Amino acid sequence: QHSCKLLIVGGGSGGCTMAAKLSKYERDLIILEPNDTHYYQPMFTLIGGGMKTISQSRSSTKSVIPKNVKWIQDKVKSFNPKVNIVTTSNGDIINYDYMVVSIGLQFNYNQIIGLREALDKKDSGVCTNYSSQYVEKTYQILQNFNGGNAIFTFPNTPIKCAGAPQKIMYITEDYLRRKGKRNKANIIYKTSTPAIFGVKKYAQKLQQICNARNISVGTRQNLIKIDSTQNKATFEFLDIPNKTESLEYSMLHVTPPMGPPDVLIKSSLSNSAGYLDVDPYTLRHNVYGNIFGIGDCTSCPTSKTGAAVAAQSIVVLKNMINVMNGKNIKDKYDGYTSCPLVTGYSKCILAEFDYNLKPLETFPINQGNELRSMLLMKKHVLPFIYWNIMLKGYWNGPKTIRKIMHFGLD
Ligand code: FAD
Ligand code: UQ1
Repeated sequence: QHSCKLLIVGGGSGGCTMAAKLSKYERDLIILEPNDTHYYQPMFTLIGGGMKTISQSRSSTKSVIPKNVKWIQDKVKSFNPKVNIVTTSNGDIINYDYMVVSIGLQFNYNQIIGLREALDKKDSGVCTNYSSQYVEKTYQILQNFNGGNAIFTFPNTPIKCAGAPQKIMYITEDYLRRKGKRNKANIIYKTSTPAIFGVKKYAQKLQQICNARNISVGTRQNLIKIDSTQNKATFEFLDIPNKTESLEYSMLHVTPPMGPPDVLIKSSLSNSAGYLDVDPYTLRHNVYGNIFGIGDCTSCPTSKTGAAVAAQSIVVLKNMINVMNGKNIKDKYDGYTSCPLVTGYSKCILAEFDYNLKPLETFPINQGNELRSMLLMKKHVLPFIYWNIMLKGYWNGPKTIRKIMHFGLD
């Protein structure tokens, strides 16, 4: 039995950022997080390409939770928002006055037949950058590739970092070209979405890159089955009933289907799709006014990224402080999100946009072009910002930089 003024459920990017920010105003805080290792997930793309190692992407959970915040290493088992209580897997009961929910997304591997076995099989050619458990396998497969189909998939669900399924494809293409093996490979992108990217400006550029680099793009096609004994992947055509296609693969990079965690779906905190039901601008729960949400588990119709978490964090902080002081809330999140679309070992398109899918670029150069500077930023600057500024509570996204760079003109 525990009691606190402020409970943070989930100690990933959103939870740890909010713990750092809120602990500067409030002493009576508990954070509930089951894992003892914290990963900087955006680095997984670079690990898959052999540009970073897994140990560079992680740190102990203890080291990313502020000293004056109490960490309970456990999972929420049920939410009881009517009585301001959560129960945990170990049977504890935690009572709170205010709560932040930041439990991210869960991977639903079982929605693709044979996926889990294929990933667990050592020499299967099937990998995913999405999990710390499998990300190192990607680079092994890349190094051992010796011709055939290299297939990259995007599932039929919302996912985090919607660019990541294709970033590893461009890295693979570049790798094979540098090793003189490009002509032995067919590089194929299979996506459930109707276009290669959701924002027109960047989609046009990415499609051009695929054409120029001989990458075949199939839209509205969804991976449903993997036969890892015969190295075959089966896709359904989402707009053509009953039509499927099976392809042989040498390399298959899968983005697993994702969804809100089961504990949220079955709670009274979720909307009909299972996500935490918050106001997309204020990030306050639509039914329970003492609950806020941040990050991937929320119903915000933004592209789910760490960059979005950064921009949301200042809004959640200010609005929560006002609620705790009995004042009206006024701060609003504009849907800002960002996706560094790594297009090879030396270049990156830095997509940044808002709820209207309108580009909202930080730097006064056209970020729709492939730029070396943006890859250097992704590799060296963003990890520094994450560990040393964001998780310490001082990063609210690049809005201030953008304003300075544009001389106050927006
Ligand atoms: P998470 O950081 O995933 O944290 C959720 C936490 O909740 C976890 O620690 C988990 O253990 C905990 N939890 C789960 N269930 C429970 C429970 N029942 N009780 C208590 N705790 C629970 N973002 C970018 O901005 N730029 C990028 O370039 C980028 N690239 C990416 C590439 C890959 C391959 C991946 C996987 C992600 C990438 N992202 C990127 C996305 C970014 O990592 C996420 O959007 C971000 O981590 C979301 O933060 P979150 O707090 O919502 O979720
Ligand atoms: C960002 O703020 C952020 O959080 C630290 C990321 O990673 C998790 C990002 O990938 C990006 C692109 C941003 C946006 C930052 C700048 C400087 C454009």
